[in-house]
Amino acid sequence: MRRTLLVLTSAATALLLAACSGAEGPGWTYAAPTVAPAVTPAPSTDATTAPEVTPVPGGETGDIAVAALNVAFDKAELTAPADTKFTINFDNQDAGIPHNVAIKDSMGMLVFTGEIFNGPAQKAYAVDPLAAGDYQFVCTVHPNMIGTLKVGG
Ligand SMILES: [Cu+2]
Repeated sequence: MRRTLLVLTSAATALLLAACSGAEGPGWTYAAPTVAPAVTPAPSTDATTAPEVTPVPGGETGDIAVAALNVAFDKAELTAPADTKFTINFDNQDAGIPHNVAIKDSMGMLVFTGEIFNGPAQKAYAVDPLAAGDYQFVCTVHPNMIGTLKVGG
C-alpha cells in the first residue's frame, strides 16, 4: 500500500516538473534567430582598409599617387615612365604637418622638389622627364620618409 502511494506521488511530481519545464519551453526557441544577425556587420570594416589600395586616379599614363600619413609615405616604391613628363598626385593626410615629395637621382642629387604644404591637403606635382633608372623619393622635411622611384622598365 505504502509503495503504490510513493509511486503515485513521485509520478505526480514528475508531472509537475514536466509542466514547469513545459512553461519555460518557449524560452529556448529565441536562441536560433540571434545567430544570424551577428554575422552581418562584418563587411562594414572594409571601409577602413579601402584608402590604402587607391589605384592611380584617372588612369592617365604616368600619373603617380602617393600619400603621407603618420609621417610616412604609404608606398615604398613608385614607378614612372622614362623620358616623359608625369604627375605625382600627393595626398598629405597629416593634419598640421608639412610634407612634400622630392626626387633624388642615384648620385643623391635633387632632380625635383615639390612644394611643401600642411595636411590635410592634396597637390599635383608636374615632374619634368627623367632618364630611366632608379631614383629615391623623399620628404624634404622628414628625411626618414624615403622610397624608391623606378623610372622606365
Ligand atoms: Cu614629411
